[in-house]
Amino acid sequence: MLQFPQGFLWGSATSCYQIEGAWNEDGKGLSIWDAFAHTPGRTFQGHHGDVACDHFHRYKEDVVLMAKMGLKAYRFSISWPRIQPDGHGPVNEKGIAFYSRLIDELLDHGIQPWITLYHWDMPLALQMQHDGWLNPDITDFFATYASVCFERFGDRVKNWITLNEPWVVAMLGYGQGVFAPGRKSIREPYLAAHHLILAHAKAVRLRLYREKYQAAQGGQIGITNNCDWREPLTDSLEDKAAAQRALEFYLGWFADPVFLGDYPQVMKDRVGGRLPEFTEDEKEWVKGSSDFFGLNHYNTSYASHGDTADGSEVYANGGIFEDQHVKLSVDPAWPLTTMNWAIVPWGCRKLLHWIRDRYQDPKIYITENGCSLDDKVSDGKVDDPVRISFLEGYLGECHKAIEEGVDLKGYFVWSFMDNFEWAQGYSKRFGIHYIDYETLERIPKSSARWFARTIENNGF
Ligand code: PNW
Repeated sequence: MLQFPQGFLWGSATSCYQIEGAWNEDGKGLSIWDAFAHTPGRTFQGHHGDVACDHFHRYKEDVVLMAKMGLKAYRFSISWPRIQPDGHGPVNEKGIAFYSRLIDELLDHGIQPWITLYHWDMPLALQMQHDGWLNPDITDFFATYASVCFERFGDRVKNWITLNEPWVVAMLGYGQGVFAPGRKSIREPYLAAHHLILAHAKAVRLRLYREKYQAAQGGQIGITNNCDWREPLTDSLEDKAAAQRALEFYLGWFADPVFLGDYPQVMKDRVGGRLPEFTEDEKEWVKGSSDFFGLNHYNTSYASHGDTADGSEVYANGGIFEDQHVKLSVDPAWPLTTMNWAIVPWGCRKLLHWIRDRYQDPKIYITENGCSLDDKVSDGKVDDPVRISFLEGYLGECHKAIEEGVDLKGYFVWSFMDNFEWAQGYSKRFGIHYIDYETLERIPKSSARWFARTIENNGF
């Protein structure tokens, strides 16, 4: 048995659109995901989060399950349009009341709430009227929404994450267009990313969390970025440089400004005029705007020097992949999850070291890690040796990293329950299923709910 340090935080995570349902109840406004999922062809068989796990109505029983599992911390996100239906202006008191009840329920069960303020569900009104993350004004709208949350929940909530995975928002939402708002561009990801970073920093800095609430409420605030590990395919200098470049384009893009004060030089050199610039003033307040390093980690690939002439699929999307000139590949021996993500535990440890070295030994929380598998429920139980070895592998590497001096403070497994997996919907093939194998009680129940809903909604 591995011993983790005293006080190491064990948690699980979800996000509002993926579990809440109640998409049009109690005064909630629409989000871009409500609209996107209802747009034909955008999600697997038209799946949507209208009901999802019905957490909005069933949060009490969900919290009981969390307590039974022994969770110490629960990371969830707040739906911006539930708090401000139009993304700005009047606050919806019923939305506040829902999260207030959830927070109280968690605290009553001894579970620390960790709140993410933005997990991809931009208020539709801000998208339609203001162009979402492409408009610099969004940074002030976001900071104002954040301040409403600090004000109303900060007496009880001590752990805040401004944004979940801005890389996904920029790349999948504005680059490849596979996630809401479904835009395809080689320029927009850089612009959206710029405003995401400024929005995060404004919520933390400008008159807001740090100045107004932190001292009185005694909390911490940070940003969560996602990153895969990139291992050089060979020992050649070229491949090593390609792997490093890939990591700087992935994680450095968002973490460098926040921890070091500006974009990576390699991005400036390669992206040129499409990469916005921070003013000196902005650099000042963006730098140091995260009290901890939030990391979501799922996948590993080999990286080698790319050659645009080789016609590899890496270049099929244009934009950022071409800007990097990195070719990705996997070892066919690596096991894959049903999302085709490679199970490579050592990649996690190497990434933790990379973060420690580049960002001067920050306090790190893994705010997501987990695997999607084709779980088979039999006799009310799931026999899932692959998930067990996944968790043993990744936690083992986390433990090693801690022994080697990485300041890893906590681990949140994704996900607390079966949920709506964005463009992949509730498909059996892709859905993320987290199984707590100590409290198997959860399994038949959530699976039954999930299957019932899938069948009911989709006729299969
Ligand atoms: C994360 N990628 O999404 C999200 O935070 C969760 O909401 C989601 O359910 C989970 O991981 C599993 O997908 C990601 O393309 C989506 O690299 C895509 C990528 C990474 C993370």
